[in-house]
Amino acid sequence: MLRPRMLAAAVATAAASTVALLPAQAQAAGSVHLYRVYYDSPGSDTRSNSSLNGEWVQIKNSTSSSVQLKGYTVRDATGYKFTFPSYRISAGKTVKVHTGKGTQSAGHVYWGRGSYVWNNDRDTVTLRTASGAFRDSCSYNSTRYDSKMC
Ligand SMILES: [Ca+2]
Ligand SMILES: [Ca+2]
Repeated sequence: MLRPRMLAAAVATAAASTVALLPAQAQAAGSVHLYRVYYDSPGSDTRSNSSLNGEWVQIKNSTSSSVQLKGYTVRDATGYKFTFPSYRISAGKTVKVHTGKGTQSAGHVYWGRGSYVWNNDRDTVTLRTASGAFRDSCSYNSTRYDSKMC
């Protein structure tokens, strides 16, 4: 039989190893998160639809299961909001939310705007689930680059 002090030490060791496991488990589970924002569309910002679509936010599903994104939202710092249509993102895949108009396809959905949403100097992207739960945010504040890895 363990003496009380040894028992306490054994319990403390067991507790410590449980705590140590949690972050690793959370990492292995992955998440749906922001991956990259391309905020300064290539070339002059002419507001053409192709230029608007050169501006996008990329979202990655790093979980081991596919996720239905319907109702997920992407917002900028001003509060402009994109709400995902029905779109199932496979495990390990990415999807780009283009600013302009277009037809949804694998890896691409379209906000449908007629003007830019991601400021060229600074902005914040926020990703939330359909129920409004915070998932991720990504900020940038430099005109030296055209995009930011989140
Ligand atoms: Ca540009
Ligand atoms: Ca903005």
